[in-house]
Amino acid sequence: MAYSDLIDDLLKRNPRAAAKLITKVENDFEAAEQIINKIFKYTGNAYILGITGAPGCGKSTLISTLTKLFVDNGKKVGILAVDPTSPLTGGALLGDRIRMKENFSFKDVFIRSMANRGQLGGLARATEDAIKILDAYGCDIIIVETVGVGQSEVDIFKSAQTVAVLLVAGLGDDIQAIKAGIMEITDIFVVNKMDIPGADKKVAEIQQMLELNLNYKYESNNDNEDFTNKYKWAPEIVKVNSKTGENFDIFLDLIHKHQKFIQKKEIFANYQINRIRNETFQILKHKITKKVEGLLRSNSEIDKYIKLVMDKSMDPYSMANLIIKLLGIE
Ligand SMILES: Nc1nc2c(ncn2[C@@H]2O[C@H](COP(=O)(O)OP(=O)(O)O)[C@@H](O)[C@H]2O)c(=O)[nH]1
Ligand SMILES: [Mg+2]
Repeated sequence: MAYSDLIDDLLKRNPRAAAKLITKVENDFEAAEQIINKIFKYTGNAYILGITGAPGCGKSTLISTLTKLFVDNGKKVGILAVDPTSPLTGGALLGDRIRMKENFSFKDVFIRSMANRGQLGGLARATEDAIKILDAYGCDIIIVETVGVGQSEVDIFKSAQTVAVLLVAGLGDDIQAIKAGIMEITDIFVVNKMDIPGADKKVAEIQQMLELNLNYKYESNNDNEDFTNKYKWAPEIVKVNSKTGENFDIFLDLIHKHQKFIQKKEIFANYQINRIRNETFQILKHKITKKVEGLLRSNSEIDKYIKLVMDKSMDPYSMANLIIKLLGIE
């Protein structure tokens, strides 16, 4: 059966199999469909942590320090870098890789960048599949690093159980630079580089922003008022030095606190529902787009509509409505 050898190896915790399967789901939508179909039942054990922030704010350094703490606690960690500023050939990621390689063994830490190439069916879909592969591979914790500026990154973070945003004093507009959708789903604000002046001012700025904008995670995406009042997470703020590890004990406590919060039955169900809705949406976007493209390219009915639009007997919106009828998804 296709991919069954690779999947067997994946379940035996072979990192090469994990790497190969991630490449497959990135580049081949049909392969992704078959692979996820086989491994889905082995997923659901990993804790998924999203880390975002502007380039240079210290995400990779923070992840490296955090990973060391997790590994010291006997955890197996997977890291997915979804960062267009770090292409495979670029200096930044290469630097990350060398740092990571020096610090960790392949047995404990799997690091991978989601490349810009490929990603048939979207970055969010490919990343969600890569998360599942690392979950089945046996990672206890999967850390996803992004720069937080695109819609696909907001979508990616719908898979994360805990989302941390990094900000740095002196970077000025970094709060604005990160997409608003991500700020709304942020659980922990981390002011990194606490060793440089202005860190406390940054903490105060975030506090102020939170007081002005009480659009918290479980309020914004739930219509059930009882639910949201009962289970509200007020975002936490911590300042750290990722180079020295200062305050990482506090940061880890906050991560564990949020982990406990989200694992409450009702909240976890809510997280799962949102995640399933989002991932299915990513898959459907690709499938329906492909169908529509095929239809528009060659279909006698469509050719008739095109002539009608050319004659001005029909407008493009009416044509689109007829196509939706043709697809049977009205
Ligand atoms: N002073 C100081 N520098 C830091 C700290 N964290 C990271 N850096 C430095 O900031 C630069 C960018 O870090 P990097 O992790 O590559 O940022 P990324 O682009 O967000 O992944 C590097 O030179 C790091 O050494 C910190 O807590 N304090
Ligand atoms: Mg980085």
